[in-house]
Amino acid sequence: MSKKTALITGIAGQDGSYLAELLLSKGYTVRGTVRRASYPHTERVDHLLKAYDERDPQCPFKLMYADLTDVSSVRNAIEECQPDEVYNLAAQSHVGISFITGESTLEINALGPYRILDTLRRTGAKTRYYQASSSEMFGASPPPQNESTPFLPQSPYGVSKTTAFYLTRVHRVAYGMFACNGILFNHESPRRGLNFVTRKITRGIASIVTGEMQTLALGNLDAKRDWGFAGDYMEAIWRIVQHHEPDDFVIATEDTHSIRDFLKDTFSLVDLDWNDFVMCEDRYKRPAEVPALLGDASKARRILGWKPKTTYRELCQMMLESDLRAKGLTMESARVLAQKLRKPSRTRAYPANVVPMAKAS
Ligand code: NAP
Ligand code: F7E
Repeated sequence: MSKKTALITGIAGQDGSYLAELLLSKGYTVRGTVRRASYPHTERVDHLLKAYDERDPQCPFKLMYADLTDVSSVRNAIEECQPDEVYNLAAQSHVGISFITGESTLEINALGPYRILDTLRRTGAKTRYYQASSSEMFGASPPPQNESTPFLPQSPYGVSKTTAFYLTRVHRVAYGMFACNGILFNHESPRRGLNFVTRKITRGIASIVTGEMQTLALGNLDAKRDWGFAGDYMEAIWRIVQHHEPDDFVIATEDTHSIRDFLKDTFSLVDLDWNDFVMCEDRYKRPAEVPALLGDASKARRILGWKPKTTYRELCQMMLESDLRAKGLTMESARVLAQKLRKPSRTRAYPANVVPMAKAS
């Protein structure tokens, strides 16, 4: 078993929670950063907090406060735990919101990694650094996208991640640091944030089935994404960091689907037609869109021996089942409830700013 210490920034996010579980299972001592919030958001790691006694100085799992906008907190975290590996997952990770909070998105996502890299460089320790880079950097570059595809970011988020990607590379090239990038395509799970489209849809279906919601409002349904399972992707990033030399890798399933496909494939699991429930609202559309993402992960397959285990259809099922379970339902009982909602043809009165999907597309 490993005696390594890993520091995970953004440990209470979707990826941080899966990565913490993976590293603990490999015998790591795991330290994770959370930032101060008016109410602590630790739901995704509460099971780990319960399993380990944080008061024990040797405890393999501990949280600490750090904010990527606060360099002293970044330094403290690194000095305190002296990590062998740093996984920088902390970010303002919502692309749509980055059009509104562009400045703080750049501050956190671009300057934040710089603060960590600079601190590691100054310590002179042989710490390995992982940067959570993103397929959003490819932006308008047509698919399939691999490590040689030009970056054409379409949002402040995409620009922030592209900056961090190059800062990571610069620290590798200029200072010989073990600094690597994983260019991860969209990855989802039952722990996905509620305002990302897949989770918004699966949670929406669960609320529609129970009668808590009548319609689901979305934006652009034409965009295509290469969606994988977050748990599988954490195995990939661990392998990137264990590789004998620092490098950059695309991590993807090599399969792509539109939002429309995701709607069809999840609503149909409870025998509903998504067209009866989904509305298109301009407020969920972005000023610029990334039209199509489809990764070519052949380098990761060849060099790291990594490939995803979970298929797109398994992911749809896993996410919907989990959101139904949270409401005390199984897929079977949801189908029974959904029967009452099935109407062959219905005419609804729509508010003026809302367009039914059939007309909007
Ligand atoms: P997530 O669920 O949004 O988690 C991000 C975490 O970062 C949250 O715990 C958040 O804390 C924390 N954070 C935000 N601002 C911070 C700050 N100023 N200082 C310290 N922590 C801060 O995102 P994720 O899906 O797990 O993604 C993990 C990383 O991979 C992110 O960098 C994301 O941009 C990148 N990425 C994600 C995907 C994907 O499809 N999921 C694909 C490619 C790359 P709060 O809860 O306090 O906000
Ligand atoms: O949007 C469209 C939206 O917000 C996917 C982040 O993890 O992956 C993620 O970014 C698509 C876009 O993810 C709604 O316009 C339609 O085309 O789920 P999303 P994203 O923007 O692809 C990348 C790789 C990251 O790095 C990011 O951190 O769905 N869409 N209607 C909608 N999206 C949202 N959120 N909400 C809607 O109502």
